[in-house]
Amino acid sequence: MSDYKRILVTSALPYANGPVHIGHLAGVYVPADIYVRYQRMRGREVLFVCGSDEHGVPITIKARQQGCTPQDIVDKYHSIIKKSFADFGIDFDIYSRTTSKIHHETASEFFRKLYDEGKFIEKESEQYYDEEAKTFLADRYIVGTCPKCGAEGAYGDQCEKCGSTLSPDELINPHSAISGSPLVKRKTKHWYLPLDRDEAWLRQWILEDHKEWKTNVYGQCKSWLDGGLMPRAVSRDLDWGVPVPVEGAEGKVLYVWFDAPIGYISNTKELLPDSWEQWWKSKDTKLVHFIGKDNIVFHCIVFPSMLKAYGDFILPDNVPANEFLNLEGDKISTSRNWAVWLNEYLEDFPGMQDVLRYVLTANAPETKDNDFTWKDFQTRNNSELVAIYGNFVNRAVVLTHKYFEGKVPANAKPELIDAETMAQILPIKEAIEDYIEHYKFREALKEAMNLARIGNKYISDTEPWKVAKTDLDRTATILYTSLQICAHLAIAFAPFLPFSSAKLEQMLCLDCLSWDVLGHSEILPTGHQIAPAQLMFAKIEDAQIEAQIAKLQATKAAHEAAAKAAAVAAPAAPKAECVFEDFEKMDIRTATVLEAEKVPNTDKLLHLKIDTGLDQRELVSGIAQYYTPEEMVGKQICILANLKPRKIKGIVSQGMILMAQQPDGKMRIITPEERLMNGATIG
Ligand code: B3M
Ligand code: ZN
Repeated sequence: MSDYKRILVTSALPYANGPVHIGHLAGVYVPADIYVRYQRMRGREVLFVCGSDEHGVPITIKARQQGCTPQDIVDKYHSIIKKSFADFGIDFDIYSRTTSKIHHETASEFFRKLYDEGKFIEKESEQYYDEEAKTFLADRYIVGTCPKCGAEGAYGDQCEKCGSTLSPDELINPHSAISGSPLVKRKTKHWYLPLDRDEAWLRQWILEDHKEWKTNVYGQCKSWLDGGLMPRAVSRDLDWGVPVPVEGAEGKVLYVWFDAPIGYISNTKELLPDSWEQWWKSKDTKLVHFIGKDNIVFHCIVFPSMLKAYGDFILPDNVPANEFLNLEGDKISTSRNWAVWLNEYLEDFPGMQDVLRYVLTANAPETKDNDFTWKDFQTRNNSELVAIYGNFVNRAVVLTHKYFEGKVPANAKPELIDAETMAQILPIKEAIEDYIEHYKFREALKEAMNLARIGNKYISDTEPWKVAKTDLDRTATILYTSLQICAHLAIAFAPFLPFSSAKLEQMLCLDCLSWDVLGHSEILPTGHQIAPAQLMFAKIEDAQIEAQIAKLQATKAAHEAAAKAAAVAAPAAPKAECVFEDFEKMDIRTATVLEAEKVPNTDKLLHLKIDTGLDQRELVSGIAQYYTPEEMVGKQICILANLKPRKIKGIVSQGMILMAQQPDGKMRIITPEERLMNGATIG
């Protein structure tokens, strides 16, 4: 780790608008935690900082949907998320939140300093406004028909149905999601970070000085930089967030992506009010941001230019972003509930945190998107953790109790210790180190598992349970060697599977071991008493996996049904604006049905004779599926009387009955609340 004295590790602040799922864990929190645990075991000074990201439009939308305040939403999810992380052993030094007072102060001060020093551009622009709700509309609050796939209810920034990125202008019939009213544009002032001015140093810093960054990260940065940077607005018209601390900025807050990364700083400050600057401003601190791929631009370009504009902050040494994890072949989606939620996982697999940590690391989307399947989860548990690691440890510990009263036996025949076996440990240690330092956690874990394989093979090949019948000294040597390997496994796996390592240390009666003893031939001295065997990993039965798959299938079915119902229940998109004169042209009146009969050879049409107060006339109406002729006779209805007559099925239809029609086609006639004279005008 070259010249650094301390390492500051941050992991993306999850949005507090839902619980965390396996995708979050695999992409960000497990790798960050492995890295931190490893560095701590090496005796390095590390700080691991995280917290909830509690601002932004999605939280306000959720609050509106649930009829509560944004604060209620973030309070609820902050505690659920915090608990999930603790349950899975994600060992933060602090997990705080961006609604904290210290964060509001820190973010506000950050903005104010940049503002005072003229680091922002002030610009007026036209933004969509909802005149009924009297509010500017974030793109998420604008809905309409997707121009790409035709789905209703697409958002102004994205269609959830087909995944297209959109802008509000592209939507067909765009309207406000809050009031349903059509959009108007209004002028509003915002502050912009002129990223274009930072292009030169960013190019040098990333493209030249950090060629070692992961190719997915480097590649994304390069394409942003090659495309040319533009000034980015750092404020929004919204009433949830950190208020813009400038006169005349009422009703405006800092853009969530401006305040959230400052959260890393505020949380450090909260934990270490007196020494936080050492972590953020000292050149011998190595700063590493663990994030998902959708956050790359903010951590590699926007936040660094904020830090640089402020002055005296260090910049990240690395930003090891992961790609995405899919679930059973489909993109994980909170809105479709297509996810394995951590809180639910623990209800179904209590105490099995490490199994998930193992599978997610073995399958981590480090270089490309990857798929989580329950079948693979079962296989990795049963044929790797149980059959190799657990099986080996169990045999070594049980046999030690059987033949040597649970005491590490003497290495009676040192010449018989399998030197070749022990010699494999040191290169494994070095490989794990190298991989972790380079953020290759899958490979590092593979090496740890190789060590378990070596142990398992050793005990299978040497068969101490057979040897014991004839040569107890030789048995002693085999178990002595096996127990040393067990101790090595406790250490090597500790960054990855902390709960299992703790269990194994308990079994071996060892206190937290430091990384440096890895590769020593004797960790457990002869005569050292060990505890009885405990089960390290339990087999996962087919029925448990089938239950999980069935649960997902039920989710899919429920979502599809809900989507169908929503499509039916959603009102049709609003029509374009009209003027009063348009309306005035229409002669709408009350009338009464005198006679009614089906139009021969049709399913849908009724032929009616009506009294309009002015005259008696005939018309044809497509209501036969909803009303029988008998039901219609005598009914008072409303008609558009001056519609140009049309010939339908040979009958001249003079006018049109006003009907209310649902999107599913169901129709009802519009009728006055009480019977009126025929010919009463409507308007
Ligand atoms: N809340 C976005 C996300 O979860 C976000 C990260 C903020 S890190 C400063 O994708
Ligand atoms: Zn679409």
